Parts: sequence; C-alpha cells; structure tokens
Amino acid sequence: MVKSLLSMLTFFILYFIGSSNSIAEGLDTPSFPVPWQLNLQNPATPVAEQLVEFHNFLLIIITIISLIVLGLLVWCAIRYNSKTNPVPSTTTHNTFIEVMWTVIPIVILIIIAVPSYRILYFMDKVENPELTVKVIGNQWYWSYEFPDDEIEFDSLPIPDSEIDVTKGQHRLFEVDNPLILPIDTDIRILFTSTDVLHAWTVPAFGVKLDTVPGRINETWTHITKIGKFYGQCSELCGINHSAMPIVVHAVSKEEFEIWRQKQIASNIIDIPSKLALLSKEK
Ligand SMILES: [Cu+2]
Repeated sequence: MVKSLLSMLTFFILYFIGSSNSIAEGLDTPSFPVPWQLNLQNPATPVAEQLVEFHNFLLIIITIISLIVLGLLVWCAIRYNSKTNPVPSTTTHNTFIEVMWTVIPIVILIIIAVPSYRILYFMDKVENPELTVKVIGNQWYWSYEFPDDEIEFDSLPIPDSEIDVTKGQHRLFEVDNPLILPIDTDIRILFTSTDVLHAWTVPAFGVKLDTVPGRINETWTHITKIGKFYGQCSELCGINHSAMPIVVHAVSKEEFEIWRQKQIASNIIDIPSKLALLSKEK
C-alpha cells in the first residue's frame, strides 16, 4: 500500500515536471484495466496520441488554475480573517480586476478550444479509406462486417467459466471472434445498431462512438502497433451492457490479407447453403 502510494506520488511529481509522455510509454500501460493503473492507455493510433497530448495539456492548465485558486483562498483566510483584519475594507468595485477576471477565463477557454476543435475535425473522417469495417451493436454482442468483401461475423463474449488465465485471457474481456484489422492502413469505421444505443469504445485507438439504430455514424482509425486491443460497450444498453467486450487484433497487412482471403473463400463455399435458405424463405 505504502509502496503504491509512493510510486503514485513519484509518478505525479514526474508528471508535472512535463515528461509525462515518456513515463507513460515506459510504464507500457496495457490495453485493459489493471489494479493501480494510472493515466490513459498507451495510444495505438494518431488520434489516440493527440488525445493523450491534449489530456496532458489540460492537466497542466487545471493544475495551474487550482493552485492559483487555492493560493488566493489561503491568502484570504490568513490575511483577512476577523483577528488579523478586524476592520474590513468597504471597497465594492474595482474595474481593472473585474475586466481581468472576465478576460482571462475567455482567453483560457480559447486556448483550450482551438486544439480541441482541431482534434474533433481530425477524428471525423479519413479522405481515401483503404478498408471499410462496419460495427453493429446488438443486445448483447457486437457484429462486424467488411462490406467490400461481404465478410460478416458475430463477436460473442466468452463466459467466465471458459476463461483460461494461463493463456493470458482476461475475465469479462475476451470474445470468440475478435475483430481483425491491419496496421498502417486508413480504416473507415461505420457504426450502427439493430436494437438500442450502444457505444463501441477502444481506448487505445481513441475511438468511442455511439451505434444508433437506423443511423450510420462514421469515424476512422490508423493502427500503428501490432497487438491485441480491448474495449467495452460504453452506452448503457440493458441488463448485459457490461458483457459486451470488444477485442481487436491488429495484425500486419500480409496476415490480414491471408485472413481476408480465407473469409472470402469460406463465403463462397457457403453460397449453395445460402441459396437453399433463400429458396426456403420464398
Ligand atoms: Cu451495448
């Protein structure tokens, strides 16, 4: 406990010195929650990198503001209490101070708004996506589609009883069919839902978007690291909201191509059975 507190304290001190990014990388934050985890997850996309930088920038601003306000409160409490200052001043207006406490917050808000909007527009769309993936929220699991290749599959959570910790599996976080995505590729992600609102959230990608029934939302990603990335549904969607984990396997372009071809091949084999199903429906 004491050790954890000390490491937390050291972390914060170093954090405020301004070397936060290198520390965050050094800690190699895993892409799922762990006890005593601090900071955001390690970014794996340019969007997530910018969000982490923006978060660190805001942390500096709020720290300075908090310290100034605290300093003013302490100063007033000590210098102007009834003992040290028995006869209070009757001053009610000071034009200079009033202008300052209006102008300074406006300037601070502008300083925050500019990078905030820059990231918001950066996250919005990618010009020429190399790949499109569609995320569909269902009560209570995710479905994924690659519309260009007619690949589609469901991604269901693995129940606690089947989790094998020795294989590095994490309780409440694993799925049977993870989403496979290539690295170094501009990927357009479309979001929709079949029933209620869900939100597809993968913190390491800086992606968090609602899936809305009857509507398509859009964002993009460009994964820079090979790895396994975890996320969860982040919109209260019913009784099993907590049992909608997201797993993304980011693989090399070559590996992705092999996986894609396999999926396409299995689709082709499936066509006769699909046709049979269709004729039955008629
Ligand atoms: Cu959900």
